[in-house]
Amino acid sequence: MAQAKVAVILSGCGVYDGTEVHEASAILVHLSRAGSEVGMFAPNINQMHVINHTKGEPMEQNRNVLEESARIARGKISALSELDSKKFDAVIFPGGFGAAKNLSSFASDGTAMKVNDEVEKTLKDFYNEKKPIGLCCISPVLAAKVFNGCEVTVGSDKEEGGKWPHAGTAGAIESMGSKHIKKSVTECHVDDKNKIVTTPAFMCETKLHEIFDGIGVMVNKVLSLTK
Ligand SMILES: *[C@@H]1O[C@H](CO)[C@@H](O)[C@H](O)[C@H]1NC(C)=O
Ligand SMILES: CC(=O)N[C@H]1CO[C@H](CO)[C@@H](O)[C@@H]1O
Repeated sequence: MAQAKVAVILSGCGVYDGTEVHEASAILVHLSRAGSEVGMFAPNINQMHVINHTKGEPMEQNRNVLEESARIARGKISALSELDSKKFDAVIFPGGFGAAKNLSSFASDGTAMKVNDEVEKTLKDFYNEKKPIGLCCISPVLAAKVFNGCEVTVGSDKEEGGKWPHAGTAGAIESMGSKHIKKSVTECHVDDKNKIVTTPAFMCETKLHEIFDGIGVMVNKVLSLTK
């Protein structure tokens, strides 16, 4: 397979106000192993808020999504406004609350959520060019909103004794007119028609290596759809 070029879209740095760091790392490791070339991007906007991750409480600070995302990217990152989809074969969105707070307003508006203009344009550009879109954790709500009627997974729609603490998200996806498919954390769902590949990741309370493995299944499926 020719070396695939993949755009990875970040939303800050840290699970409660930005990108989930382990998910971003897992995506990058699996892309690296597959020999992909990666470009990282984030919107140049302020974060909705800054969370002190020791206790999960908001702090009186302003931080910029692009600057925070640059921590994960080790500085090699560009503003999302500069992303030219024609130069890439696929796009992947890790999760973390940043996707629900900065890339969209799902955290505050639920099913009435708005999607950041640059994020919406990015999704539609790749979609219109028939290139695969990978999302994990909470990020599938972006696809559910932008591509009404598509199929995504965030794991289970039932709590199951604490294993799926955010199970209500599945109902929100259905309310927005898309279809939720139940999957385990080590699986992904492939919406073949729309080339959308999703995996639950940290929507599931489980061992880190299972999340890592599920993300690997998603990444490899995205890459196989670039052929
Ligand atoms: C973050 O939270 C911890 C634990 O409550 C606290 O000790 C620390 O001062 C907080 N940091 C800031 C910058 O607010
Ligand atoms: C502070 C700020 O600009 N936050 C934004 C994070 O992103 C969401 C979705 O685009 C906006 O609604 C917030 O205003």
